Amino acid sequence: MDLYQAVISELEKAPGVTILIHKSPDGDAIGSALALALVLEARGKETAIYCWDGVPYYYRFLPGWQRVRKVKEEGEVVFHPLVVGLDSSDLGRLPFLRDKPPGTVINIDHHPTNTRWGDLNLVEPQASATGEIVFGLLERWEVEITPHVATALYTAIFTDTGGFRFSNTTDTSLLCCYKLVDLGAVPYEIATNVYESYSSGRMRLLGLALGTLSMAAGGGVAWVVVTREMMETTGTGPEDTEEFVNFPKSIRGVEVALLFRETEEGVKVSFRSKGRVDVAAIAASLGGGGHKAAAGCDLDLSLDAAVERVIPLVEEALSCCLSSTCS
Ligand SMILES: [Mn+2]
Repeated sequence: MDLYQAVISELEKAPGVTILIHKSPDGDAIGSALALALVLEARGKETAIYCWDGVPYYYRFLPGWQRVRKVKEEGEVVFHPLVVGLDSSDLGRLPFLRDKPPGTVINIDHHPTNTRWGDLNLVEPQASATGEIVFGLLERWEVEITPHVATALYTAIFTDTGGFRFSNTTDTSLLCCYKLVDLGAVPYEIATNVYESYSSGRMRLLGLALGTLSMAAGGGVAWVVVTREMMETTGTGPEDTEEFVNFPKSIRGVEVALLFRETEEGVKVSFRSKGRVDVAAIAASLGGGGHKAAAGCDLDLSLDAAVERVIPLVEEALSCCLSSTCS
C-alpha cells in the first residue's frame, strides 16, 4: 500500500489522535498540527496537541491555537492509540518524551535529517514545509478543507518559505498555496498577522542584536548575538528572535548567516545558507540538524565559546565550497 494510503487508513480507524510538535514551535509545526486536528475533529475524533513550548503570540490568530498544550512531562500527555509527530526530525525535538511514544506512531516531516523515529515515516525532504505534506495527505484523503484548515496550512507553507523567498519555494509550494487561497486562506491577513504584529520590545531587541553584527571570511559569513540580558532589558522572549538570522543573511556577499542566542542551558545557534554551503551538515556535526539552507543546534557552551567553536567550522565549509574541491 502507498505510504499516504497507509497513513490515511490509520487516521480513519483511530478514535483519537495525539499530535506532537517540536519545541520552539514555528508556523509550520503549529499550522500543520491545527489543520490535522481540525480535520480529525470534523470526523468525530478526539485530538490533543502537545508541545514543549507555548504558541508564540504572533501565531495566536490561527483558528484553534489554544488547542496546543504546553507540556514538560510525559505523564501530562494523553496518549490516544494513534500518535502523529509533525515537523519533528528526531525525538530530541520532543523533550517531554522519555522514549518513542506508545501506540502506533506516524512521523510526518520534511527535514532531510529526520531519523525515521515513527512506525510509519511520511518524510518528504523535497517538500517546502510539513504543511505541504499534510495538504497532500488531506487532498488524497478527500476530506473537506475548510477556510480554517486552509488558513493553518497556508501559514505553514508561507512561514517555512520565509514568505516565498527561500530556496525551498517551488512550483509545488506555490500551487498548494494557490489552492489554499481558493479554499479560503487570505494571504494579506496572514502576512499581516505573522510579520506585522510584533511587540515594540521585539523591535528594540532587534536593534540591540543588529548592534552585535560581526563578519568573517572576507564578508562571506555574518552573525548576530542575542544575550539573555538583552531579552530582559526589552521584555522579550525567545520567540521574538525568530527571523533575526535573516538580517545578517540579507547582506550582499554573505553566504552563511548565524544567530547565537543565549539560553538557560547554553547557546542556541541558527544557521542560514544562501545555497553554496550545506549548513545541515555543520549543524549535524554539532549535534543538531535541519535543512541544507536552514539548520540549528544547541551547544552547552558560553556565548563566546560557542562563537569560537562554530565560526571556524563555517569558514572552513565555505572555503571548501569556494575552492570547488568539495562535493
Ligand atoms: Mn517545517
